[in-house]
Amino acid sequence: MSTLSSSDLLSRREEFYRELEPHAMAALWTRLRKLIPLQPTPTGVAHRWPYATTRPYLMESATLISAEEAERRVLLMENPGLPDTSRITNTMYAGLQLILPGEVAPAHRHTQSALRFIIEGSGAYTAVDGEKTYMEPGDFVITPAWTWHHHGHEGNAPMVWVDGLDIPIVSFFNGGFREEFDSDEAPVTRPTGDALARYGTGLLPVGYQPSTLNSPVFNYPYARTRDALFALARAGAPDPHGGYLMRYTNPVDGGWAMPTIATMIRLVPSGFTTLPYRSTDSTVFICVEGNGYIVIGDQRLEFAPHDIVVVPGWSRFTLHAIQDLVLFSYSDRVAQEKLGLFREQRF
Ligand code: 1HN
Repeated sequence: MSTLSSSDLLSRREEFYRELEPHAMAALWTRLRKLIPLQPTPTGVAHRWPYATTRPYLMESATLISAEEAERRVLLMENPGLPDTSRITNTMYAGLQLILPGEVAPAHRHTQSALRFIIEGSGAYTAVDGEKTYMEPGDFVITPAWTWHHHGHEGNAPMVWVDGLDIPIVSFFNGGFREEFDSDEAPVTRPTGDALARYGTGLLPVGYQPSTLNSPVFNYPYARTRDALFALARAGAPDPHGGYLMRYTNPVDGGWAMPTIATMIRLVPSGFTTLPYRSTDSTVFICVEGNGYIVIGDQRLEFAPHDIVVVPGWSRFTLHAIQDLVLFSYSDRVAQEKLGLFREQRF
């Protein structure tokens, strides 16, 4: 190899690395361990956004700006470990959106996929790709990539939901496009309930050819989801690591409901504690009803209705239900599965 003395060798190495820089090169062996870690290094931190804290700010925001002027009146949740990124996890965005009676959030479309998980209120709708759906607390609603969508509110009290988007994923691929519709409302071409009737009852129209990577069902009403969860709980024992854990599926192929965002809901019955579990997907939890807490490492975070909690990937956690605890969750698990990256571990 070299004829240099060991101290000359070390200083020549340092010089060599500096010489490479202007040529847009670097020595892999100085970076290998960081580039290829033994296991995932957590990105972001565990954090809780209590609804008791977020709600007053959200309501005050309505005194400062209209939904129309804001385009979307949203307070986003930024992971304290990922400052200035607008990310709740490395790959996911989360915001709390408020719409008041009579307001319209104008029609647009973008290549980012969105989900809505309804927190409070009644009488607001979202119109997606020509169909309006009225939203109720606990409903899970999909806005597929590149579909025209606007929101309106025909009720008489503030309406709040969580927006979950795959913004960081689209940004990683530099695949972001956006278009504004030329009026506030995009045309509604199908009756309300059409998608649920066609695709959401265990039947499918014969000859149906999917034209999207998303489930053709775009509102999964909580009334039905809740019935399923509690029927499951009456019929048998919970999964030791998950509770009564269900995933939202695309009825066409049984896969996840969305191509980039995996969505699940679970009931952890009163008094039950799950065994430790971890998976490579950083996860956003929304407490739908009940009370309890999550223990992540040595950290304990409470769950009260409408609280949002983020858990970094590959962190062990246990769930503890004080009163029947219903948790909605979303993550990039579906994207990781497609790329062969998803791993989980049960302890
Ligand atoms: C968006 O289109 C909505 O349609 C909500 O309600 C939040 C955050 C970033 C980009 C687009 C909506 C969004 C968004």
